[in-house]
Amino acid sequence: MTDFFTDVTEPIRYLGPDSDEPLSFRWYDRDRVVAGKRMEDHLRFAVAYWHSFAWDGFDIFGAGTLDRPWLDQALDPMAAAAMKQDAAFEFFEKLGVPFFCFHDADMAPPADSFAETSANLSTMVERAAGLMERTGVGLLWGTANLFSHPRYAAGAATNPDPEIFARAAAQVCDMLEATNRLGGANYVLWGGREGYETLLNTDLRREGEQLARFMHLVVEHAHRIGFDGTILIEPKPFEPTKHQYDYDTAAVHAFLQRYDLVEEIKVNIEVNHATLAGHDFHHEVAYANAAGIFGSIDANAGDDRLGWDVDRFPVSVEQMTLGMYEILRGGGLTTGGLNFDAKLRRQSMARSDLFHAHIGGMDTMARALLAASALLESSELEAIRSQRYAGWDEGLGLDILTGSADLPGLQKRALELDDPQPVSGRQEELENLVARYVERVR
Ligand code: XUL
Ligand code: CO
Repeated sequence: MTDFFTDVTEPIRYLGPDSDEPLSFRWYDRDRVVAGKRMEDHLRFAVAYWHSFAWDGFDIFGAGTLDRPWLDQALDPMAAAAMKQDAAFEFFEKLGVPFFCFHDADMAPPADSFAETSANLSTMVERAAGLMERTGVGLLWGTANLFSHPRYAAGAATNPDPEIFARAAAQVCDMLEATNRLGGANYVLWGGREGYETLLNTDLRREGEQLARFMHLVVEHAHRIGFDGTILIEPKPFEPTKHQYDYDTAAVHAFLQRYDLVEEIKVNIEVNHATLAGHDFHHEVAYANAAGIFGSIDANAGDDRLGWDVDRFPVSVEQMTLGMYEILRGGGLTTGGLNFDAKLRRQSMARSDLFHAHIGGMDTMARALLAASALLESSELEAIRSQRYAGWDEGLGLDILTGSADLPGLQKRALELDDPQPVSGRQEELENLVARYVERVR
């Protein structure tokens, strides 16, 4: 093992809720069995290569601040990529996560020609395969960066220039094959700049059709190469564009239905993106489950006062419990996982800050899992919910749903009925119920 993280000499251990050791887990106990499954298998944590290893802390107001020797511009790009990969795997192993996620451009340096970029990627992917084999760390998902290079300023699949579409397709072809080579459990498409800045120069009909064509090409190729993971779209309402086409789960679902893709693609829901879309994380998971397209999670958090994608590490057990509850209610994560698409604050310059951030995020999610699973196992919430809709399971409700009652028939039945009385929705009582489970988790 390399020694980029000398402050952490041992793998991070679970020491229990009373531990005062900052470099320990207080809630994430990977072998603990929760509702019949090990915690590690429930949560399927992944570290995001881009924020943690490919970002030096630069923002639009200033240069990089983070201590990341592998990002030194003076290094040969392939040597730097190898160093970055070693640092990343040292981190994955010491933290004890089962998965990571990456964009092509995070792992291999883009070169002047596409052929060279492509060759760099395959060299680095083969190298990663060796490290994965040695450490047992798997790939949760791969994705292509179709938003950083200036050629994608007007989008990739939705670009007005078909040559740019072709270049994006080439990049996804490489990255889909790389993901398959590394046994990736999913392939993610985040529509980085698939949207518009102004409607004055945008043909919405064409751009929708281009995007759908792109998705079909990806699905076809995934089948061709025998990729058995899940293809996921990651909704986001805006940023970087003024309006992103994959606005939220509902918009993605409508798009998938409209273009005959609903059997092929699911969603990767990001907590901070849900907030930006004006939704709760809870809502996005519930919507995806109701539509049958739930796939995976980018676990992070926004900031209540900031209206952009700040990608903090998750800290709110309450917020995450509601999302976890919905995930468990839908049957849990299958090919999906919890990817920390989250970054350090710019002043968290030390390499060890990466450990503190991930430990906090993992403990928050583990605690949320415990609360959510106890709540689900008790059936308290589900019993109230099913009682609320009980009328639809028999008699009048069933007649309406099965179509055996027409409008005049319902009029006749309504005349025979006493005036129906509204009942309490019990919202505050239910909120207290959830609070009880969050408080009592052990
Ligand atoms: C951007 C974002 C991306 C995707 C992968 O907001 O979330 O990092 O997760 O491209
Ligand atoms: Co994301």
